[in-house]
Amino acid sequence: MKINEKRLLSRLNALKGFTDTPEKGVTRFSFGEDDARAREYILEIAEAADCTIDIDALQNIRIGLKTNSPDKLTVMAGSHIDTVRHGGWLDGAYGVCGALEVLETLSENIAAAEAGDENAVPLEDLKTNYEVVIFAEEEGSNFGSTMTGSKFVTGIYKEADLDRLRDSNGKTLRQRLIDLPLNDEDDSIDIYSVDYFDAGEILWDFDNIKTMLELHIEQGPVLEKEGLSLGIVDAIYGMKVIEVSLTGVGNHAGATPMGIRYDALCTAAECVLAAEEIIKADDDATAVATVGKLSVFPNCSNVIPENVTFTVEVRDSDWHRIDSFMNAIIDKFRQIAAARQVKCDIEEISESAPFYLTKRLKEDMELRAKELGIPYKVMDSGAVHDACMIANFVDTGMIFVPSIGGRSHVPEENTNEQDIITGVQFLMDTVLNEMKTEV
Ligand code: HGY
Ligand code: MN
Ligand code: MN
Repeated sequence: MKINEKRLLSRLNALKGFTDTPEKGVTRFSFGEDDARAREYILEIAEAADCTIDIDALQNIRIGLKTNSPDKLTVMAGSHIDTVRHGGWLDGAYGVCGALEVLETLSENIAAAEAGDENAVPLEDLKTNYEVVIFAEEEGSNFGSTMTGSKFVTGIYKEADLDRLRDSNGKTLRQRLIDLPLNDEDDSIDIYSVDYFDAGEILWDFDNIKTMLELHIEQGPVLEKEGLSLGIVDAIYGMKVIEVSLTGVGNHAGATPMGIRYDALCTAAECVLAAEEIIKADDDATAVATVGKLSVFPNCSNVIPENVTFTVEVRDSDWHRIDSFMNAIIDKFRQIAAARQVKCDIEEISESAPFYLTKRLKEDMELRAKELGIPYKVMDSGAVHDACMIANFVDTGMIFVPSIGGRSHVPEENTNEQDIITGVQFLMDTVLNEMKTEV
């Protein structure tokens, strides 16, 4: 079954346009204006293809083939449409557009088979259902917790997390869901579920799902450096995220001698470099640590900072390494703050364990890449993905395509057109193979 390359590229380019920051990359947070426009765009495609649409109270979307039936298992593909601030046009959107392209190609095949076209894959060969899934709040841009939508459908997050997670204005996830714009009468299509949230209601029944596949850009330098076209993901890294709040004594920047300062920002600076040093000191260089978000209070040039709040995330393919690194970092922060007589409060924000994806799928995809003569590599993912949550319950595979310059989460994020097409056609072939056997 051949995908429609032009249609795929036009969808990707259309999604790129739904951004709060057209002057600098793609910024599309879940539950925001541009998220709504992107949802409407995708759901109108689904409706035009005569598909079923299900949106749960966390706003995860599932789009099904019209021939899907409750007595068949489902092969699922998808990703996310939310982005980081000033991010790229492919992170998440590529996997969603790829999964949508597979859906439309399958729909066209079904119509051709029903019309007696002998070139179509016979309907009796398609033993399973097919669904596209779009997870909400994968990036964690609103609430600081990655893979929030998939953590709810897998029961990792429950009702209490609705009131624990807060956005930068202090609004809880529950409040943000309640505040979603009700679907106006003149809306061509309902883009949000308005059911009152009940954590129990959105748990997926994984017994009905045979396979989950996520197509994604690599977001790193490996495939490009080695001149390869595909990555078959082995392990998805785990991660821990903490929020650190350092409180010193605000004071006049001019009238306060250096010897009697309790400067929260100087303390934070020492902590940030200490975190980097702890990770770099380890010669087994798989672990990474990042301080990506920091705020200063009162953030005035002539006031000694009273408070600094920042996040630290540690990632690795081994959970014990993540834990021991994060504990070492926390101990060091407490020492630095005590020596400077600055108060140090630390809160755990989120975590996800590393996961090795399904062996049978990795082997199947390796065989296919070899048969098709596509240069590939089995590799780990330093980025986390919703597939990692679903992999706890269902056979799960991930496919990577190269990132130009190895860059992602920036406006420069890009992948060349041929690689974009190769990845989606490979997803199509892998989905079709999964659909041809019932279990
Ligand atoms: O942070 C990540 O790894 C993913 O892009 N959310
Ligand atoms: Mn992503
Ligand atoms: Mn991302």
